[in-house]
Amino acid sequence: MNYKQLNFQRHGDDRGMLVALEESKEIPFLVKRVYYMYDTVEGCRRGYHAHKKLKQVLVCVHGSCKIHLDDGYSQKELFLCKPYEGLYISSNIWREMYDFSSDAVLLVLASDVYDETDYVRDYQKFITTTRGNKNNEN
Ligand code: T46
Repeated sequence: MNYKQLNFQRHGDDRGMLVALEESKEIPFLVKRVYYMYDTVEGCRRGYHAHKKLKQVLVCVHGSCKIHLDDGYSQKELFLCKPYEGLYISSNIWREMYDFSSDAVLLVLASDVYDETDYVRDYQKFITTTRGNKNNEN
């Protein structure tokens, strides 16, 4: 599955910690958009979609949350709880975010601007398209 757990360099001194993220360095694409979610309602599960082209890096800069990934063949659950760890998610991966702690702030760096036409929100359609594409490659 085309995802990667990233460990960012921490610049710490007696004042505290700092993490710097630069496009094409720590972030493996050019960053066109940044957004974040916070005050997520307890028990809420978000996402439920894949992206046709968009690549993203998720960083839980405060608190914690879990991420469910699915590439149409296998599934993975990841726990984000450190402000110096990122999760790179390539295109064509179904994602759901859940188990947000009440103080969670999930920061997302994205390779493109917001575009609703890039979303695949129907799971069956996602599975059919993903498996179809794979079969066509063989
Ligand atoms: C993703 C996961 C990790 C905007 O107007 N601009 C934006 O850039 C975004 C991301 C959202 N919105 C609006 C669209 C909706 O009315 O904000 C509302 C909530 O967005 P959405 O329901 O898509 O949020 P999530 O948490 O389901 O998904 C988001 C991203 O949309 C998605 O790309 O991969 O976070």
